Amino acid sequence: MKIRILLAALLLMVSSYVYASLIIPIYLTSDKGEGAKVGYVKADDTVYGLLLTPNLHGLSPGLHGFHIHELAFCSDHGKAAGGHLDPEHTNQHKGPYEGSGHLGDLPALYVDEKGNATLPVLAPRLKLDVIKGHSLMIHAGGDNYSDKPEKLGGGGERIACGVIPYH
Ligand SMILES: [Cu+2]
Repeated sequence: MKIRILLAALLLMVSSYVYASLIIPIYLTSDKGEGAKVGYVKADDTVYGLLLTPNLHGLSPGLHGFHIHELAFCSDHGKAAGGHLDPEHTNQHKGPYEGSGHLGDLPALYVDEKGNATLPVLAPRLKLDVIKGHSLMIHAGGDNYSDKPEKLGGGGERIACGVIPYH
C-alpha cells in the first residue's frame, strides 16, 4: 500500500515536471534597464512543439517580429539580447517552419487594434529546455521569414523583451 502511494506521488512529480509551464515577463525596452511591464508570455511544451501564449497589452496593433534572442539581457533598447538564437551558426533568418535557419525564429506575433496580444503561436522546432536562459523579443515591424529585402525579417527596432527564466 505504502509503495503504491509512493509511486503515485512519484508519478505526479514526474508529470508536473514534464508539463511545467514557463512564465516570461515582458517589458518595454528602454535606454537603461527595462521599461514598463506589458504582461507576460506563457511557454508550454506540446507534442507539436513549443506553444507560446501571450497575455500582453500596450503594444502597437499589427504583426510583430517575434524571436528567441541569444542572450538573457534586454537593456539598451533590447540590443543587449544579441542576435537570434542560432546554435548551429546558420546565420540565416528563415522563420519557424524551415529547418535550416535560426532556431530562435518564431511565428509573428499578432496584436489587435486595442494593443493586446492573446493569440498563441506554435514553434515546431523548439522546446522549453532550449529557450531557458535566453530572451524573448518583440520587434516594431513584422517578419517575412527571410533576410531579403531586409535582414532578420525586417522587424527593425526591438520594442519589448523578456528574459526567459530557468523555472
Ligand atoms: Cu528578433
